[in-house]
Amino acid sequence: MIRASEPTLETIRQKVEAGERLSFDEGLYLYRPDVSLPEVGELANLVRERKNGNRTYYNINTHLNPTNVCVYRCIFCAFRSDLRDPKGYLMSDEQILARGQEAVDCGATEMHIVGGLHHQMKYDWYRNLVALLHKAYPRLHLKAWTGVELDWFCRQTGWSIREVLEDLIAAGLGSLPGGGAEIFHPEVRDKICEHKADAGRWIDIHRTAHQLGLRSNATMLYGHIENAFHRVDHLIRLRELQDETGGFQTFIPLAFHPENTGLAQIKKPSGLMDLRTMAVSRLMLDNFDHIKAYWIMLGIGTAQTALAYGADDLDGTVRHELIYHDAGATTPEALSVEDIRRLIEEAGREPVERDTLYHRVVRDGSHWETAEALATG
Ligand code: V47
Repeated sequence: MIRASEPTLETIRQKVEAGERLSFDEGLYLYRPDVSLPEVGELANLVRERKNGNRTYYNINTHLNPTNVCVYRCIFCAFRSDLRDPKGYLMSDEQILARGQEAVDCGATEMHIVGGLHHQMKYDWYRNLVALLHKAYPRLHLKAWTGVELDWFCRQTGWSIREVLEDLIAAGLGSLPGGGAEIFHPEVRDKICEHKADAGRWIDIHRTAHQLGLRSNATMLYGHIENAFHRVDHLIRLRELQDETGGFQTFIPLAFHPENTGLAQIKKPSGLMDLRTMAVSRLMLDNFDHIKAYWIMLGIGTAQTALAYGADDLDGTVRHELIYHDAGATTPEALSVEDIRRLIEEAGREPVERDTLYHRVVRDGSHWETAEALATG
């Protein structure tokens, strides 16, 4: 017998249609394998189209992972290296600048910068890297350093979050990527990355960034040792911060890739789990404008399908990605603009090039402007 308070797809549908917020229990219900995935997807699609119409965003971007040497040993990470491991590397200023030049030559609007926490490199190295790139390529938006890296900079310098962020903004930081969130709940976080910034700290860092006028993204790493309770808890913590600040732009659910990690015995999440997580994220995060299907980790077919399960963004052309490819991702290293637009059109959506802050981009080859800038002359 169904108790009066127990969620059903029908009661959830009524709430979604009325634009009402879903509860923790409703989030858990949507994750039940016996709850029809196509119907959950249809509800997520309703929200997606209400917020973004038929548009699907992409950008022309590149990744920079300036070192893989890291003091932390997160068990889900295949990218990190010890200092003396032959795999360990640290990029020189010349190599970093060459990447900036390559990005600008390709017409990229954004460079996504994250890496390891190298025990021999001080905060100044991380800061100078931003300053170097910003000075040489001022139009390239630098989306750099996760909450975990920023926490490390605070520990190194003894500065507050605000002081570190203000210093990085002065150097040319444009926004924060969503990494390092993993799973917030301590039952899981303490097992997969016990030493690094905890949930409260990650949230505080993003709150401070938003207060300083920086926009940021948020992620969730799923498909390892967590369960639906931990995932819904994660989404609700993000929703609460977004209610407070409105500073998040995009949420990116990240499917765990087990190869070469300390959790290699775990099977990677199925396509159905990927689609359900996309849809539940869209439904629970009612105050986020965008949900990203990161094609690099989902694979191209699932990312295209996700455009009918709540996602409205495919990320970008993505050059030089290492974190997923080290963990066994078999997707290409980059997509051309033609490829990405074709994938979106095949899914029946309208491709829209955006910059990092979701301004529409108008371009002629590698030369670009935002539509806003063109309209105001
Ligand atoms: O925090 C690491 C994840 C994140 C693995 O902001 C793994 O636009 C799966 O945050 N399997 C970094 N995931 C990447 C990231 C990101 C990606 C795309 C766009 C944006 C954005 C941010 O990658 C880490 C961790 O959660 N990760 N190892 C792995 N084996």
